Parts: sequence; structure tokens; C-alpha cells
Amino acid sequence: MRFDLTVIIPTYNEKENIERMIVTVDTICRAHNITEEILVVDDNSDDGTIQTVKDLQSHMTNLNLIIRTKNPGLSQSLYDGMLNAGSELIQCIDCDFSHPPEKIPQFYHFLKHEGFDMVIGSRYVAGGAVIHWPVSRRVLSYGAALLGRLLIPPVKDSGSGFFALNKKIIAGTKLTPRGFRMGFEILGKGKWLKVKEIPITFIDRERGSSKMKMSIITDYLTQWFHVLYFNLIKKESNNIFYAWKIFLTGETDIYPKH
Ligand SMILES: Nc1nc2c(ncn2[C@@H]2O[C@H](COP(=O)(O)OP(=O)(O)O)[C@@H](O)[C@H]2O)c(=O)[nH]1
Ligand SMILES: [Mg+2]
Repeated sequence: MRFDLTVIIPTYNEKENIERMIVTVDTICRAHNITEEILVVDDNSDDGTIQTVKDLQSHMTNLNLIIRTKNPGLSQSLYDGMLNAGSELIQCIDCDFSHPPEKIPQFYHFLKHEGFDMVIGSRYVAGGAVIHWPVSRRVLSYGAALLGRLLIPPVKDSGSGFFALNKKIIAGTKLTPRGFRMGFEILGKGKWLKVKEIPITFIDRERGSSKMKMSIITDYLTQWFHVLYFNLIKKESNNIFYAWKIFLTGETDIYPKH
């Protein structure tokens, strides 16, 4: 079967959300004539998430499941999903309804019809918001976003987990996913030219619990320095230079200058 889009849903113990998320994504895509593959990438959950997906697979031919048993982690799971995606265009979305699935057709439109390489659901552009997060999470998230802007200044929310990409931008690139900010890894090392941010309202989950650990801070700092090293020392990419150039020319969306 040929798919227009692969929607990757990373899961770890999401029994309370997974069925509703799969059905919601499928309904939205159908309503917009997008033939989608739903790819659940699970880190060997022990709460019944896997069985729920297997049960749904009996009547959904577009639902695939990867069960991981090594190197657990959100970014690592997203990367596995990308490498195994059945289509060129890929959407990542959390399972807990923090990311509004009804925006998926907008992401798809910008990838498919406007030639963007990456589309990011942004909490930190005009119209974006974060709801129900405690102050500590807000500070951590916004601080991380500011740090990200030092390297990729035109992108306001490089760590958003709600993003879509054309797979060609990671082909042949050595990514070393860690932590929770896979989008930043791709912005720092992938072969993109055009990136767009669209505003989203991020709402903290109502069901199940967050899997965030404080180790994501050290993971992010390691990743940040790795992106810097990759660009400035190893010179395997010149994304930092490119992003700064665009930033200084005053563009809000990133367009190639040639
Ligand atoms: N496969 C996988 N998914 C994960 C892992 N950690 C979190 N997730 C999923 O990633 C998404 C975001 O995680 P969440 O715990 O809600 O983080 P928060 O929104 O930052 O508090 C959810 O769909 C989680 O189930 C992990 O280690 N492996
Ligand atoms: Mg969450």
C-alpha cells in the first residue's frame, strides 16, 4: 500500500490514550483524504499499550507497531520510526493529546504542497500557547528553547515534539538521538532548506503520567554541544551558519537564498 504520510506515535505506557489517539488520527486523515500509515513506536510498555495496538491491527491495515527492547528513549524511538516509515512525509505526535491532532492536515499541506522540508508546531510563535503546565516545566521548556535559538535562531521552538518532515533531509546524515528534542537534532544536523513554524496550543495531559526525567537536561546539553561540534569542528553541516544568515536577513520563515 502506498501512503501519503506516516504518523509516528511514540509510546511508553500510554494504555489510557493510545486507542483514542489512533482513532482520532485516522479519522482526521480520512476526512482530509490523506492516506496515512500510523506507526506506533513503543519501548516495551508493560501496561497493556502493546496489546491494545495489536487488537486494533486486526481491523486496521494501516496501523504498524515497532516494539523496542534496546536503547529506550523518546528521540531514539522517533528516529527508529523515521527509518522504518513507509512514506517520504512523516509526522511526529505525542500520544497524550498535548499536541492537537486536528492540525496534522496543515503540517501535511506545507510539506506536500508548499515545499517545506520541516514544519514545527510551535508554542513560542504568535498564536502559540502552553496550558496547564506547572511553572517549573514552563521555565525549563522556554529556557531550552532560548538555548536552541543560539544555534538555530529563526526557529522559536526547536524542541517541540509536534513536527513533520520530509524524510530526504535525514537521509545519509549521522544523527545521534538522545533526550526529548528530536526536532533540534534534525535542525542541527539534517539537510533542510525550508522550515516553517505554525502556532499550536500545547495542553498538559489529562490521562496517564509524564515520562519526563530530569536527565533530559543533561541529554539536551550534550546534544547542544554535539550539534555545535558537528557544525563548527567536524564541519559535517553548516546549518548554524545558514540559520544565522537567514535570521539576520529578517525572514520569519526560512527560505533558501538561491
Ligand atoms: N517509545 C518511547 N516513547 C516515550 C518515551 N518517553 C516518553 N515517550 C512518549 O513520548 C510522548 C511524550 O512524553 P510525555 O511523557 O508526555 O512527556 P512530556 O509531555 O514532556 O511530559 C508520549 O507519547 C510518551 O508516551 C520513551 O522512552 N520511549
Ligand atoms: Mg506529554
